[in-house]
Amino acid sequence: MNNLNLDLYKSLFLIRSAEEKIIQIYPHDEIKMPTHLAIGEEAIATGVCHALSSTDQIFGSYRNHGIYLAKTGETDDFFAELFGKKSGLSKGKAGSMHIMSPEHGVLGTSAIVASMIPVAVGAAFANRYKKNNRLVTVFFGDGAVDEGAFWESINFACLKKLPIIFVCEDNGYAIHSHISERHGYRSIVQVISRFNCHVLESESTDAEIIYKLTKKAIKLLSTSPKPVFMHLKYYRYLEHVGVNQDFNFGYRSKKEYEKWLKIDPVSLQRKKLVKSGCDEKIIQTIENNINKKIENSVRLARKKLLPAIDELYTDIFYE
Ligand SMILES: Cc1ncc(C[n+]2csc(CCOP(=O)(O)OP(=O)(O)O)c2C)c(N)n1
Repeated sequence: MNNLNLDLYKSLFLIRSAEEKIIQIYPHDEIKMPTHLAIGEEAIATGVCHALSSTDQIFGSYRNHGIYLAKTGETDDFFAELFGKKSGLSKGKAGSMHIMSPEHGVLGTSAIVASMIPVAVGAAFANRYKKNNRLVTVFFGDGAVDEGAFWESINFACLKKLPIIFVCEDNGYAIHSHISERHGYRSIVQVISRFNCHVLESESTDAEIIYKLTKKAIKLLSTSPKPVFMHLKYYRYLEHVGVNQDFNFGYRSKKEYEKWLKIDPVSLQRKKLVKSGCDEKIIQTIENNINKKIENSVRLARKKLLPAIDELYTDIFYE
C-alpha cells in the first residue's frame, strides 16, 4: 500500500460521496439552483489537483464540485453555499455554479461556457509578471473549445509562453450534442498540436495516471516554459444538469455508459488498493469517516442562517 494511492482514493471517495449526497437532497428543493454533477469525472479533478501545490490557482466551469473538493478537501462551507446560507463560500450568493475560494487558490468558476479561460490566462500573466512561481490550471469541457474565447486565450498564452495548464475535460457532449456534430476538424489534440505549447492526452480513469501526467506537465513547464494543453477523456454518468440519468433522451446510449462504468474511477482505485494489500477494514474506515464528515456538513448547513434581507444588494453587480 502506498500513501499516494490512499490519498487519491480519499479524494475520489470524497467527491463521489458529496455528489451522491447532493443526489439525495436535490429533489427536496433545499439546494435552490441548477446543479451540474461531475460523477464519472473524479479521476481528473483528483489527479490534477493532487499534483498541484496549495498555492497554485485553479479556475473551472459550472461542473466544479470535483475540482473544489479535490483542491480543498473542505465540505462545511461548500454545503452551506449550496444551501444558500450566509456561512457559505460566497455568503450563499454564488451557489453551485460559481464555487470559489481564493484562499485555497480556487479563483473562479462560471456558468458561462469558456468564460474562465481568458481570466485564467490573465492570472497566469500576472503570476509571471510578479515572478511568484504560481501555476494556473483551468478546467473546461469540450464544449468550451467551440467558443472564440478559448482560441483567443490559448493563442495569447502560447505567444507569451505563460505558466498555465489548460485541462480539457472531454466527455464527448455539450449538453446533448455529440462532439462530431460540433467540430469542423478531426481532433482537438491535432489542432492544438499546431500551437506553440506542450500537448498531453489520456483516456484513463485512473487518478494515479492523471496525477503522473500532471506532474509531467509541471516538469515540462519548468524545463521548457510554454503552456501545457491536457486532453483528458471521461464520461458524464448523469444528465447535463440535475441528478438523474438521461439514457431515455435519445442522444446517447446506456451501452456507452456501461462501458465506462466498468472502469469507474472510484471503484478502479479501490480495487488497486485492495490488490496492493491494503486492508479492507482501513478502506471502510476511510469511507465511513468521509461519509460522517459529509453528513455533518449537511447537518450544519441546514442549521445556518440565510443572508439577511438587507444583504440582498450587497456583494453583487446590478444596474
Ligand atoms: C457562452 C455560453 N453559451 C452557451 C451556454 C449554454 N450551455 C450551458 S452548458 C453548455 C455545454 C457545455 O459543454 P462542455 O463545455 O463540454 O461542458 P460539460 O457540460 O460537458 O461539462 C452550453 C452550450 C452557456 N452557458 N454559455
